[in-house]
Amino acid sequence: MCKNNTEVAALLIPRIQPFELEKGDALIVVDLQNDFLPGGALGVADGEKVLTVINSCIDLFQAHGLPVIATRDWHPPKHCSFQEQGGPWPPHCVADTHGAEFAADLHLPSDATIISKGTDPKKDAYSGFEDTKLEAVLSSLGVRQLFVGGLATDYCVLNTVKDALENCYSVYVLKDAVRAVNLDAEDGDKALDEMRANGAIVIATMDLAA
Ligand code: VGL
Ligand code: ZN
Repeated sequence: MCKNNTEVAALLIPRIQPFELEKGDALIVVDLQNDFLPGGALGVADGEKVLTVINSCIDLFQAHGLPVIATRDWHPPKHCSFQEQGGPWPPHCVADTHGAEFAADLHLPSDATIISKGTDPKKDAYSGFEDTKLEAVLSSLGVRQLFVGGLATDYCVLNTVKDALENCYSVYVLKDAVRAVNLDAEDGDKALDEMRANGAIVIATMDLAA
């Protein structure tokens, strides 16, 4: 358990815009996979619009020698989250299929760390921290502050951010680098509010100093 992240967020306010990236910062790219893009099995409206934004973040982190981590939804063929198994979603991101591949237009560096989640047939995992090596990877890299973008705001971004805050990371959500499923039209906005209430700071990528 972490100390009150809202307090932590208040302490971080001196780090005002533009944000100068520094050692201990890392970029987390959440689930930028074909199935979450328009035309995919679980396509997020305007999901493709985050690609250029995230690509420029990747370039920025690379230029500063800072780590880039990409999570991916990586389900077995009969995953419990699929409707045919009684779950809420159409089949999506089945491991080693086209739908599970990262978007072709996503420019992941060759040394990016890839974190697969949702691999247990009996268990869903929206958070990149759930049953993965993400926490171990971040601590071994000395990461303290996470900048997060990707899909979808109201599921995997939300849950990854909440777990990161629980694990005592400072978290900056890149609001122009996320899009929501919005089963209810307000879900994305509610998710951003929930992340803020938990101590995340919501910024725009243009707030990052070049
Ligand atoms: C996600 C629904 C189902 C996500 C994953 O990446 O946000 N959403 N599986
Ligand atoms: Zn999934």
